[in-house]
Amino acid sequence: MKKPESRISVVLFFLLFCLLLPAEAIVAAPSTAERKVIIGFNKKPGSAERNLLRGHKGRMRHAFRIIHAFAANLPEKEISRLRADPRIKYVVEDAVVSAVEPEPSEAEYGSSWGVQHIGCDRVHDQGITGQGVKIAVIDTGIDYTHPQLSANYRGGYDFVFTDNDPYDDSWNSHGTHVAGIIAATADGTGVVGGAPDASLYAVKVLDGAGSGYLSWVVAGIEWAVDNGMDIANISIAGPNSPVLQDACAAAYNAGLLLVAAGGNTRAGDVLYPAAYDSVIAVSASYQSDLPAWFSPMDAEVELMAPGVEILSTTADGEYALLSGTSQAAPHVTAVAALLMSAGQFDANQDGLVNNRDIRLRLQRTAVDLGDEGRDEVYGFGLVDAAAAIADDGDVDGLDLLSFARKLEDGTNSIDVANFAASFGR
Ligand SMILES: [Ca+2]
Ligand SMILES: [Ca+2]
Ligand SMILES: [Ca+2]
Ligand SMILES: [Ca+2]
Repeated sequence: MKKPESRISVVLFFLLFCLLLPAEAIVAAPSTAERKVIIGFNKKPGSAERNLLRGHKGRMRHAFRIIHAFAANLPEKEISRLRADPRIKYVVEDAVVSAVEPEPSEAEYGSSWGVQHIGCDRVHDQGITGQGVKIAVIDTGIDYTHPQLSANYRGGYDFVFTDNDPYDDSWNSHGTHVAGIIAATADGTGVVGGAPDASLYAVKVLDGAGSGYLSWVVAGIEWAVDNGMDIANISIAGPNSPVLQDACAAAYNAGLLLVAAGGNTRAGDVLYPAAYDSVIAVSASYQSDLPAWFSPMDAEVELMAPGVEILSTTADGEYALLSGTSQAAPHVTAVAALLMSAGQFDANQDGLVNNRDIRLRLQRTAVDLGDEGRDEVYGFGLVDAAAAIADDGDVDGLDLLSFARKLEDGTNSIDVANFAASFGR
């Protein structure tokens, strides 16, 4: 499996360095063949040492600068002879090393700061990883060959080229980046998604330039419903349209949870589809929890999530930092997937267990920031995976006073009547 190049070279260098330390290392001598060795000298080697190597029929491969050593090919029988020379500190085998596969660790979560910041790592520690949850990434497609995504990729459709291959051909790997935030595998390398065992479906509705027709987006939402998706992540923003509004409402009523980027409107309005009541509008924050400079400021903001300098997957097995509400929405999508995989319950007490319950749990467990209660910057607040998982539906145990404050300005899009019913139970 391919790893980030920089990481491999760091690991290789470290191992190589360790191998050089024991001067006693013995090179086995089963044959007369040439061996790859590293020859250490007692002082900085120069032309005399190069001549010494040549005298032993050695062939230079690399003269190191940070250590007094050559990497060279040397006939087997010359190794012990060379070792006898007083200028030689050691001759060790240039062993083949491989990148260490680290355990899922701080390093992986450290790369994915957003996932860690909202407590997904603590949820993963409980064995809750989004397994079995179907997520449609309605976007530019997914580079499903990326080693961090291939295991979780389950298929999809391309509405741009109308075929079954929704490969991401976009210039900035938009959909591939979103997919990694949701479900890059927790394998100790690269990055890790918020729901690292969720099932990814690529629904390509944007072309390589990141643009698409409204009809493609609507067809993508329809595909998500028809194919039994649990969540649709829509990191797409555009103008209001009754067509899109109707499609989102129908999908939401069919049980699909819709999570969308609020739009990078720089303190402007939330765009569509995020602004519809049927869709969760997500705004973006820095690691400091301050709102990103490009975030919207609007009563339609529903949740805040990390969205600045997010490292995630891009084409050809690579990674890149991207910022935007497009990066914030998939954090919320991932947390919703964690809730779905952990087992659902009737949070709003309407007798049904569905997408509305997940939405309410995301809202009432979000960390209230900025002005008290729901506000135009943070919505209900910063999404909190650990708190959302801890919400087990025990109304008595919930901080309902706090949530009532979040509802104060009356712009919430949840069913207040049902909430009041549960409050008065
Ligand atoms: Ca990983
Ligand atoms: Ca909305
Ligand atoms: Ca319910
Ligand atoms: Ca607030």
